Amino acid sequence: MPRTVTRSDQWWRSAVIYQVYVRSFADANGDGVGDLAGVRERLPYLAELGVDALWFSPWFASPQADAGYDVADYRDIDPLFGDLADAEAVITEAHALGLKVIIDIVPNHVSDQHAWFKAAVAAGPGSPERERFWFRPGRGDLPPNDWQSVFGGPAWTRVPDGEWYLHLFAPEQPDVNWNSPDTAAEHEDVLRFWFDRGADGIRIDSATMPAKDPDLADFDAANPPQPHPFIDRDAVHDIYRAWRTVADEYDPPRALIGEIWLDKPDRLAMYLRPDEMHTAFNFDYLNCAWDPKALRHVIDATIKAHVKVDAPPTWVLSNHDVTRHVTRYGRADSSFGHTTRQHTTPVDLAKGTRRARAALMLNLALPGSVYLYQGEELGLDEVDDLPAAARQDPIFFRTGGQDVGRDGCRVPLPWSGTAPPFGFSFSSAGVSPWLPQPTNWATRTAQIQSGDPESMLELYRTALRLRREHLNEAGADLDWLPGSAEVLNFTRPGGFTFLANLSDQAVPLPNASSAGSSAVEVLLASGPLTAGAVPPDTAVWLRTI
Ligand code: TEU
Repeated sequence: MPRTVTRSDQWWRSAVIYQVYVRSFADANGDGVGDLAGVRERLPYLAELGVDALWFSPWFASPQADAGYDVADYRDIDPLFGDLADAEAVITEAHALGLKVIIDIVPNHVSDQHAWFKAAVAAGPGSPERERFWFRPGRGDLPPNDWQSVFGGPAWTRVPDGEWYLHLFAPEQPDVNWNSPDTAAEHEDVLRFWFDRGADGIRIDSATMPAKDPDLADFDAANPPQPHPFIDRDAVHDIYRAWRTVADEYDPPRALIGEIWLDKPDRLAMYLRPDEMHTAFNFDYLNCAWDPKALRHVIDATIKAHVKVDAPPTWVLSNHDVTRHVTRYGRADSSFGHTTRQHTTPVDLAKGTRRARAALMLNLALPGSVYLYQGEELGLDEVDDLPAAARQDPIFFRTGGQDVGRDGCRVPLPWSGTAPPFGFSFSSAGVSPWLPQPTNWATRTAQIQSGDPESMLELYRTALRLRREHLNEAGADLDWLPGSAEVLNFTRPGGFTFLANLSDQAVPLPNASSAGSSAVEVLLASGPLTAGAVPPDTAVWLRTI
């Protein structure tokens, strides 16, 4: 009989999860691309940072047409990163340091070099092999319908025998047909492969997209069909219910985390029903401007939608797909435009950094779990000025450079030293990282920040330690305090108070009498406080006694 699930099995309810983007994390073998040996070397840094879990972007065998999100073999590691033994060692060593491990599973598509797709192309029209994908005849010389790829251009590519196949991303990423029973069986087996090797959970890539309108009706952007032909269709939930059954076969149960880009909190919550995923990224929060009313609205809407399904709210500001938030928050329009990356408007990095410090303290004070993207703890900014010749993201190429793409947030980390590769590549002689690092990152290395109490890195370390000590209450309780609409001010259980000043005037620091308690202690401030006041773009954590 299965044992009862305990609160500690539900680590994902309050975990701080750090995204390791392997190709840009640490390069042990000196080829300019990060690898698993590099990760192993730097695991103690992650444990010392104070996070609870690591999410690894895809490390599977892949031609790397989309940085590993084009998977050729889910049961093997790409030689660029190492081998299966390295992945097993990462899992074991992370566990020994108290870190959970989440791997990245891509259900929507595979690589065009995956054995299934190669077999489908070879087998020809009408074959069962083609049933695992979306092959169709064209309309004359035109694709079967008007769907556009998320990366730009048509979502269809023609094979030599004249049929077309669907790819909602790059042509090297053919979409899998989830109506084929082979698909579900294969993926469930892949899940077991990694759960058996100790993976504590999975991040599910592009999780709203695997179910398609079987009629493949035109999208007709002027008059879009309802429901959407490939986003958030009801049938997609069947996939995750089956995956939840697999996850629950394990002790402790494995966690399912959805990459769900939906601006409808109630639709998102449907993925978090008790028999589906455990948790999902909060992209409404990521998209939100540094604006007190908008933030408060998103926070409340998030909590409300999640409480209904007893799922933890989550908070995220950066990942490998979006403009780094130090840069976003330094722009006049600090929201993230999901489909157009405008990299030309002026950036005030000092302001962006001040806001990012306050935002970290907000994320960590909110109920639920938090995702961090590698490098945000170093205060890294978006590298906006990468030369076109260095860019690698298919978005850049498929939009003819209209959208510069995501390379600017993927630049390899600066660890130490005064010049590129900044310790990213362990043997630096003659090594060029796969994307060039800005020379001014000499001031942002982990080495130079370590021990500097004013650094971003030490803010992350201290805040993560204090969160464990003072914010370990489970549940979604958060009480807003009355006051200025430009100040985010709430309490959490256990005498914890958060205040962030998003106005352009200093506001008074709460004291014992305003807080109705006998004493107020400042646990942490995101920047210097001035004479009993909290300056603009500054956050404080307080404990009332
Ligand atoms: O992203 C899904 C997705 O929809 C985003 O790609 C987003 O639309 C895009 O980055 C534009 O901002 C996931 C992965 O996170 C991304 O890296 C992959 O490229 C994509 O899936 C395809 O696997």
